[in-house]
Amino acid sequence: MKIGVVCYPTYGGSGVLATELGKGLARRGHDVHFITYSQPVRLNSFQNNVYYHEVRDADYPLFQYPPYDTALTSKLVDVVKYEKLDLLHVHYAIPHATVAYLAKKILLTQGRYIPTVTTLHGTDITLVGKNQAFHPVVEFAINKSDGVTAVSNSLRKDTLDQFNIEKDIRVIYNFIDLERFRKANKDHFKKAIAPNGEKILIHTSNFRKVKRVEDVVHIFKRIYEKIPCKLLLVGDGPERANVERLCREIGLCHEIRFLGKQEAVEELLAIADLFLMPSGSESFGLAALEAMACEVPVISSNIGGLPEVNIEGVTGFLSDVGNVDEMAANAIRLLGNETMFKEFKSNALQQAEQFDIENVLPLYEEYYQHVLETTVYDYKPR
Ligand code: GMT
Repeated sequence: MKIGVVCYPTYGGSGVLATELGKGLARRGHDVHFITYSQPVRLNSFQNNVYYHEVRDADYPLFQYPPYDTALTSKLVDVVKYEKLDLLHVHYAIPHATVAYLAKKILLTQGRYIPTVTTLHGTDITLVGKNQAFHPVVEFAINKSDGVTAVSNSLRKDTLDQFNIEKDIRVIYNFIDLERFRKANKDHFKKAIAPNGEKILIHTSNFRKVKRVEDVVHIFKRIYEKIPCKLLLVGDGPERANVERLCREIGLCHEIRFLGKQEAVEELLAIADLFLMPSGSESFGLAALEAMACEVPVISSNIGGLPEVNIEGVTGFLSDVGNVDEMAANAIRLLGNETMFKEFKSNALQQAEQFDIENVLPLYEEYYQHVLETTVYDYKPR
């Protein structure tokens, strides 16, 4: 199959997932064309069957906001036509589902129908999408997609609750490459971070408000008062300055390392003991899954799709959003009980194995096939 993939090329979960999905499909013999405004971060080496088409904005002094949507639409029309794509898969509804619809309509006037699949990732529904500035457009574009998937049952439910959706939404979970994310012996590295055998806590995110990184620091402070430990903060984003200020206020800067954006997250997860994810909204929690694959139990909030990934009392513990006291108490309980801790580590890996990319790729292939077979082709220009 010849598949066009549209996504955000940045470090966010949706872009990472879209890129890994495309690469996985290419390994299975499909031709995969990425169409984005810059090279996706995980598209960092040559791979057979993978193509990249850069979208370039028109630079004109009249534009306060360069019309990216228009440039992307034109690029899609071009790539679909000249690369003879069979299907377009767009990740994150805003603006990609709308752009795909417009490209489809333009191609239709030229006697060409391109089926489109939209994958909903989370904030495109739960935060941004429900904002009145976007709501009617997002609802329309989802209904005009030939196929719609969501990354968890929770996100599917949120979408149906918040929009008037006439389409079936297929749940296809986030996935993990177990070859890459696995426990590895990095003792020398662990010693450098925690020379006296301190426990290592870790949080990775894009430091947006929704991630509640300040809660991570509050949880850490409570744990630190009972158990010797260090905190690794991986990633960067708008909340970073606030979080740094908080670390200074509570006087724990020497125990907390800000590592910024990191390519090889798996090497950091390999030395971690506990992953903290106190998010205020989380459709799935790909970062938690990555930790679990490295045998790291998770202390998280119980919001959104997190209970579908992190199993209460099995792979970690879940608490109400903002309940940092309970999250810290659970972490202390777990880190202080060697038998329970060992069991949770092994459970975390077992749970991660359920989301093996090798099991999920065929689900997308099967879904694409279903969309191609059930799409009602209509060549009449309207
Ligand atoms: O987590 C983020 O803020 C990034 C965001 C994105 O769309 O780039 O991630 C969302 O998609 C991921 C992949 O499907 C999910 O695992 C994340 O849970 C989801 N984030 C939120 O819902 C906040």
